[in-house]
Amino acid sequence: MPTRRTVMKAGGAVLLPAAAYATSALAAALPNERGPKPVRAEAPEPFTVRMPIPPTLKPVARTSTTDYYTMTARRASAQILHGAATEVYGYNGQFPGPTIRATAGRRVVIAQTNQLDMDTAVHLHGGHTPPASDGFPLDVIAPGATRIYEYPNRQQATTLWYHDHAHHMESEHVYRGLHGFYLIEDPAEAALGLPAGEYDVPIMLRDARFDEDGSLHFEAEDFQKRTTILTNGRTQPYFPVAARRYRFRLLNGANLRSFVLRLGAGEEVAQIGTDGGLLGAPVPTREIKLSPGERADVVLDFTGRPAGTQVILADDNAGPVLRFDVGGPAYDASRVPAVLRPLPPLGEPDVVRTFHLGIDPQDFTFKINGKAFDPNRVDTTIRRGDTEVWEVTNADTFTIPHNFHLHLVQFRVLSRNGRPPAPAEAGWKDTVPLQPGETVRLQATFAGPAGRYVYHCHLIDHSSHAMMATMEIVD
Ligand SMILES: [Cu+2]
Repeated sequence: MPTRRTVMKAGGAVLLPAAAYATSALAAALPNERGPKPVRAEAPEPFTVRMPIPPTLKPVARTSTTDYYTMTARRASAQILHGAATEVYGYNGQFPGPTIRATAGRRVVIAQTNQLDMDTAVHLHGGHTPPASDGFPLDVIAPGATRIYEYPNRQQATTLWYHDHAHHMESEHVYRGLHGFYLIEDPAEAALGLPAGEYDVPIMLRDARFDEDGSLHFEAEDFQKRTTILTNGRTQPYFPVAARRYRFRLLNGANLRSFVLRLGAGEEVAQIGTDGGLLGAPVPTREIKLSPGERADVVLDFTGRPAGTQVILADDNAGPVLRFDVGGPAYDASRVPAVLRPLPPLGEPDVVRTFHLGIDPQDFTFKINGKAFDPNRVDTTIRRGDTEVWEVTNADTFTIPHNFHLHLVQFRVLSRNGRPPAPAEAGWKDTVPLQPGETVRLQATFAGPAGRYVYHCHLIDHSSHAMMATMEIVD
């Protein structure tokens, strides 16, 4: 690590030098054989590539209680741009990784093999996961090794995702492709009659920066140059839809970028779920905001649209990210009930704590409560079963956004800047955005297993460095 760090302000973004992150292991891992002078790689013309849907992974074995999977993190070649292939890191070589479809109450066991030449660790984001399987940053899979991850799935149906969490490495690893969907289904949700099967589509949005030869360019804090948006791994794809209802599970898989998504000419969509599962009732909205790591589950209704209609999903800053091309009508027995899954009443908290996220003016690193992440220090000790209120503030009042992700539990937002949360933020959450100066009060009950976990900013170029802390749940 360098002894001196500089911070440059560029158009509001804070840039830390990549050297701060370039451990020798990472430097050795970067591709250095580029061969003859490459053809210039360019994004395809907009809406000429079909949006792929990450394939659902098949279990290698099933018992009455458990689905068993194997997965391997390795280098792979992805055809993202025209003119050149892009080297990525992919679970099973796929970009994004394969989708796991789990059932609430049925255990999933994944044997994760690391075929990269650096440590990895797998975190199931939003999962109520035993500590040994949570991807604690020091619980790594050494190169060539395999680690068994066990997920009890004792939580309601929802959209989770899995991604790398290795100490100091996760921002580059996730950026290079170690991310995928993990969906939990349950009978109560299935009984609602929401669009299902081929009409239930996960969509991962993220950004990237490409070099002229098509390679992914990683520099920490490189927000402004990651200008290419990837939608399920492709640039501005189209997606053919029938004139009926669809459920789309939107995930922001970017390291730093937030999305503000709008459909067509500002049309209303029904948000039905958020990080931890279904909302109490559908929330009609014209914009979907997602900070890194957040999910939004929406139903879009193309019923009655003439064949040939094109509907664009666009981000306020990046522009169009996806085009829906409406074909013919299709039989549609799906519905969006007025009541989805009522939220339980909030209990009384046992403990109230405060957390400040901000840059340290002494050394220009992002910290929580003035401390840089130390995996060997316990920052917060929590009695198992307690209900706690955490008041979390983004103390960087000028330009730097953060967000806040708590492992192990789903929480509820009690207030944002002293006011009640917006309807879509009132559901179960594991990640909340924090604009400069904002304070969010959230409440969680730590009913899960005892053990050691982390909480952190999910702008993972921040957390990868220091904006992370540990909590230990004790009996
Ligand atoms: Cu941050």
